[in-house]
Formats: sequence, structure tokens, C-alpha cells
Amino acid sequence: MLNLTKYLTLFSLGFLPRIKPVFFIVLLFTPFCNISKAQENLLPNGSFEEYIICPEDGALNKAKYFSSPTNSSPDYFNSCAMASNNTSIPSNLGGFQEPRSGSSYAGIVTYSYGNNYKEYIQTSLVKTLESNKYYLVKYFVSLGSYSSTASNKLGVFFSEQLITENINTTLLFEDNLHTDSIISDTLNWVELSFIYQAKGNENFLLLGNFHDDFFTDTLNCSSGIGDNYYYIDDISVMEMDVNVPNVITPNSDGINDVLEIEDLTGDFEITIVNRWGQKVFQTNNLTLNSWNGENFPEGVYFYTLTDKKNVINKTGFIHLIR
Ligand SMILES: [Ca+2]
Repeated sequence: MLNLTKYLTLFSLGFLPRIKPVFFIVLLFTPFCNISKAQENLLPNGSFEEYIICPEDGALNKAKYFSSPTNSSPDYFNSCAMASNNTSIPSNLGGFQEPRSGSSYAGIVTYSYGNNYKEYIQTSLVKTLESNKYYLVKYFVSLGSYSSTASNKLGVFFSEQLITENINTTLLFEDNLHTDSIISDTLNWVELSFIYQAKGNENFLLLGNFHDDFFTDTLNCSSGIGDNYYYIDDISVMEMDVNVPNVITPNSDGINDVLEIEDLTGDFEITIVNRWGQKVFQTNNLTLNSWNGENFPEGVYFYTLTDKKNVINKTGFIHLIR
């Protein structure tokens, strides 16, 4: 909950061996695998629509499967609540925002003028994460319009156990997965996505800022009157199979004419070199800037695929066949 005492209206706020013809045929008829995401969201109630009772008091634990891992007070907003309680939608103690989906969302303080007060949301996964597998974590945030500051370091943390810490300050968990840029959009929902390689046995997901205020970058919002507050909606955790096609056949038959890796975003970079190590192609957006091997001879090329946090660092070969 935002701090109501600060201001009168301060809201709580190597190269392949030469491929003989027989292997050639095998390659051509091998199903080509792309990066694909299983459709199952491993988070139950990621849109906050299911609730135990209507959150007239704005407490996060009124939303099914959610809790606070600390003594601070993350908020839950639902259109079922009375507007006068400041826990309804779209106007509430954090400002004004429509849900990204449905009729509810959550909200947390992520920076508090150097006193390290912070709020987090915690939820259980429907399935334990498997060691070494990749998972795509996505959620949407919008800066509460009453916020006096905007900040970075919005992150994710996976835990084996349910966290219950008797503090209302920073949870100093090791967190490589956070935003480096400051999110200051109060009008729109901003998508945050992170790739996580599981250690194995993770059963819970926590969202928030796992860095002390001193290590958090902020931006002043001149019109704000309250704490640095973010609305959160539509959280998802999806399994990822990271497979890059090992052959492209740019003969205009519509099949494997270009290198396609499903759902690659700007978070990725792919670099392709020839057998002499000379770079022939590089992009961080395969959708806009695809590779069809044009102007390059048939043969074996090698790729490196990385995401911006270097969680995925994958190499392999692509056979160019016309
Ligand atoms: Ca929602």
C-alpha cells in the first residue's frame, strides 16, 4: 500500500564433414524445428481475475494464488470494489489505469526515496520447473499516474520454497533478470520479458525490485504526488524449446526459404558466419530482417544465438541448399 502519511494525499502508494548425398536426403526430410513455446501458462490466474473475496481493502492475498513474501502491502484492484475504497478500477490509490485484460490487476511500490520500502508479489507455479530448461517470463506494467518517480530494476525471481520474510524493505535476492531501462509510461501497458534457465525444483515466482534504492535508477515525475508505483497485469511463464532450423532451402517453394525462428524478439541476436569465420549476417529481429542466403554460395554456415542477458548462448550450423 502506498505511504499515506508522507503527503496529505500521498497514496500508497568445426566444420561439418562434407555431407554425402545420402545424408543430404535425410536432412531434407527431417522435420525442421523452430523456437516454439508451449501454450500452457505455468502461472494460474496470471491476469488476477479470480479472487477469493472482492478486495475492498486492496490486499493482494484476496486474489487467488497470490501472496506477499514480506510484511509490506502489495495491492489488488478489482472493479468489484467500491470506488470510495480506492481499490477499484480504473481510479484507485495508484492513479488511473484500465486493466490490460479483464477487470483486475495488482500494484506494487518499487522505490521509496531511499528508505528501501518495497512491495513484491508472489505466486505458485502449476508445475515445478525442470533443471536446465528455458522458460519465458512475461508481464505487463504501467507506472501509476500518482508516482513521483519512475524506476528501473523491475525483475523476476524463482524460488523453491514459499518466501515469508519478516521485513518490509528490499528482498536482496540474486537477480540478473530485471529491466535496465526506466519505465515511465503511465498511459500504456509495457511488456517486460525475461528468459530464465531453471536450476530445477522452482515452485514460486516473485516479481518486484530486488535491489536497494541506492542501486535503483529513477526519473522524477513532476506531476506525481506518491511513491514509485507500478501496476502489474497478465503474468505468464511458458516453457521454451530453443531449436534453430539446421537447413534453409531458398528455392521459392515457400518451405524453409528463409531462416525463421518463431517468436524471436529484440531480446535476441543471431550472427551467421561462413566456414572461414567471416560474418555474413547479423540481426536482432529475424522477423524484419530475415536471412535467405542470397548472394552466398551453398554450403555450411555457423550461427550464434544469444539473448541480451546471455541466458541463452547457443551455436550450431545451418546448411544452405538451393
Ligand atoms: Ca487482469
